Amino acid sequence: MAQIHRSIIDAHNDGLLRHVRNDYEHLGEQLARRNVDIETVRAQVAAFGVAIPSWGVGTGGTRFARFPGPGEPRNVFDKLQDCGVIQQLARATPTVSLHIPWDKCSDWTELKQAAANQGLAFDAINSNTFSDQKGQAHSYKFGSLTHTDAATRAQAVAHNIECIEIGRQIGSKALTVWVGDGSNFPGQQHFRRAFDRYLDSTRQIYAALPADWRMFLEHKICEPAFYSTVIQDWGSSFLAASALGAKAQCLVDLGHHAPNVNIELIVARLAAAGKLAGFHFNDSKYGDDDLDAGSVAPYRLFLVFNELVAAAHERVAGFAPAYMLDQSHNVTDPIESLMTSAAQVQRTYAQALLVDRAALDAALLQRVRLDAGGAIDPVGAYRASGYRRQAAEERPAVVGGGGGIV
Ligand SMILES: [Mn+2]
Repeated sequence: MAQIHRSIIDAHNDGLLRHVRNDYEHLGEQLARRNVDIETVRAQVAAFGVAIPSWGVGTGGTRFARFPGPGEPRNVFDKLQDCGVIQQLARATPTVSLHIPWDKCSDWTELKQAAANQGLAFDAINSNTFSDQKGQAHSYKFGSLTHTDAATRAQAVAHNIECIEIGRQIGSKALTVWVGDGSNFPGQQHFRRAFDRYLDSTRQIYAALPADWRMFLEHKICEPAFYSTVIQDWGSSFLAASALGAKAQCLVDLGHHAPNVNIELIVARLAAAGKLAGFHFNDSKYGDDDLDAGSVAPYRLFLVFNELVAAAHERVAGFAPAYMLDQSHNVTDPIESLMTSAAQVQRTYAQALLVDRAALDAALLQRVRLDAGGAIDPVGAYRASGYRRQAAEERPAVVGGGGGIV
């Protein structure tokens, strides 16, 4: 099956071209009045990309049921084909993130070539130790990297190292580790020892990372474990990433927090610490709903992007986040959801770029001073006050000599 023929895209565009050009010109004029150069914003947005998760092109489901749609991808090559169409039409998703063993194939060179033929490359590779695979010796029912049984932990470590090896062959530069490890009842797990075992296991994986790779630690407050998880929040993630070393960073999935958590604040903290690995974009109303990005709480997405753009603008050291969509498309055509979600992420990025940061800084400080009873323009008010002249009249002139410290 080929990609969508160029003539179909051209015919579609022909009918809309005139309006798009007029609207763009008008927007350019509007932005110019605010001293924003539309071409600069356009170039920044054009350079922005968000990875597609390979599992996102198949129909998702809940623990109750899954209702597959027509033309479901049968294997990783079909998935790449769908990702190729998404990139061909929406031009915001130049990379794909694989999940092992779901995407295992017999010839990684062939897969890399197939991706290149679709105009795609590979982003971070994801390991899976939250479900058992056919024929594996030890079950992950009660944990993987933090299991109390050393052989089970060793198996989970070996799987992650295998993922790194696969990633090397397809051009990935990062390993994303999320474990479902945790407990369902109080007393089931020794919190401190489980975390120690996590560190012990991830140290072995970290040691296998190539020099130019990063390791993304993804936290999640609950599910599948519903009482406690080993890496439940950014605090535990940060502790682990700090213990492992510079190549380990914390990955923020927008749906992996308690309700009402201020995610943009977490973004700011991790960015400041040089530990922000990147994002899994999705949206939610209640929990880890994995709905289409920006469909429920677009303002929250904007506030996250506002922090990201601010960190890039201020050239925060070590700031190089990786972006990926991580959603479950249960009732829509996944290709449509992924295209609109990528566009929503892109749109939100553009909105954050339009914030006049210099004016914001100035306005913010002015307001803080005003609220505290100070002057809006302290230097102007000071000069107008004649304070220095009055002081000079009242205080005798100092005659030279001595140090400056009084
Ligand atoms: Mn995720």
